[in-house]
Amino acid sequence: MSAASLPVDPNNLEALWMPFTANRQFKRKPRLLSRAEGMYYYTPDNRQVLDGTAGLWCVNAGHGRKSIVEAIQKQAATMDFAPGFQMGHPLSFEFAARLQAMLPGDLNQVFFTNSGSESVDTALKIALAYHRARGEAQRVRFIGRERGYHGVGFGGISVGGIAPNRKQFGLQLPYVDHLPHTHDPARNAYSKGQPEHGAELADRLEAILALHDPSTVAAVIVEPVAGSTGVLIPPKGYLEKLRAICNKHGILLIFDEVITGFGRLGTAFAAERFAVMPDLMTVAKGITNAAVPMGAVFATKAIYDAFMNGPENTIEFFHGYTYSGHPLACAAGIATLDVYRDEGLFARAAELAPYWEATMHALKGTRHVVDIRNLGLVAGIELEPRSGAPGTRAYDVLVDCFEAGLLIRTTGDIVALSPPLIVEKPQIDRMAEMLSAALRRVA
Ligand code: PXG
Repeated sequence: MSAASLPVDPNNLEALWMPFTANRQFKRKPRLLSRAEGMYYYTPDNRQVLDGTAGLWCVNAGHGRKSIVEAIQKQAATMDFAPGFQMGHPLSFEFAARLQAMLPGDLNQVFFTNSGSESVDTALKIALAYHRARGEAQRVRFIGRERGYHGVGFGGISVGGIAPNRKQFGLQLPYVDHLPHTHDPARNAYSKGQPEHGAELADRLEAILALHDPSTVAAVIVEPVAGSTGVLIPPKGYLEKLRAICNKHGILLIFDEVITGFGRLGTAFAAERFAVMPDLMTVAKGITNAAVPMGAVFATKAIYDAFMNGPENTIEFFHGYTYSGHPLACAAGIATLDVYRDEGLFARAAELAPYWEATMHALKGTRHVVDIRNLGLVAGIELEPRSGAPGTRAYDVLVDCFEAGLLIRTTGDIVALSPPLIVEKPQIDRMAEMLSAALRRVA
């Protein structure tokens, strides 16, 4: 018998090397999801699991949306793939134009990628090449932030500030420095929405710039709301200060909106929610409701124009992916934007946000809880770590919730909730009840 025809045991989980997973622990006691619809996942034995995290912060319109499924099916049957280098296909232009029409501030141009990590590395390269095109090739430094998550490419882990994501590899981009993170539970615990204290942390940017000479800095990159690290909401006035300092020194400001983009905070983008406009924005996840992988970088016209120089037959930006603007992703993306628009899902998130805030903050006083933070349809619930065993309590809560029928996400000892924007109030209640019950059960 050839290897290809050997019978495969569907219960053999060994071949797959799982991402960001404790492989051995997982494979001893797997948690599998095999079907999804609306607000719910279903396990292979047909147990219903309420989706408290929109998958991984990405299924903003809920699961299995018919119009998105049909758009993908139709496109797959019409044209599976077309090269995007020196060629094009109509849907990629159409999707870019649709996105352009919803971009805030001076953002105007759309560059397609396939993930948030690719978007970040693309944005960093745009920043370097932009300065070089304008005769400022010495601007090669980046400033990120402690606890920032910008994906897993070498650029992303370098400007990122999540220690385990960096220290396993040793090697990173040179010329990177980091702002302090903004988590300050002593002053801001249980803040509803934006915390009062901490705008002055943005002033540290001036000090960092002085160390390096601001004329050598290409860009500052931050998540407007830090998601992966456990939901850190920017203090009032903080992002405004970053913007002003970048302006003063001719430094580009990049907002990584991979999580905050597409309605999570009750506006299309966090830039609108905070009324602070970046020069470059990275997105992914909700751009296609996660039905087909895709990401994008949005750039101002000024940045794009700086590249549109030299003889017309020269390639202006030596960068791109085989799958940039993949037809299936574009079809899914256009259908996704239609759903967001037709169902007013961003406004819906804004309308639900006060109820969400009240329900989440009512968990104050529940066993193990030491802080609760929220904005839009995001909440972070921080637990007291077990002494000598950080992260284990939240992991046990995750397992308990999953068994009880709720999907949550945890980082360290922080529980993150970010439901699809179609969530109903009774489902919000249910999430809080199930989480609370798990917290009371778990030691
Ligand atoms: N930037 C930000 C702000 C992100 O949140 C990425 C970049 C990378 O995107 P890709 O598509 O390359 O994964 C992300 C991804 C979590 C979690 O549990 C968050 C992400 C991914 C997986 C898990 O918080 N964010």
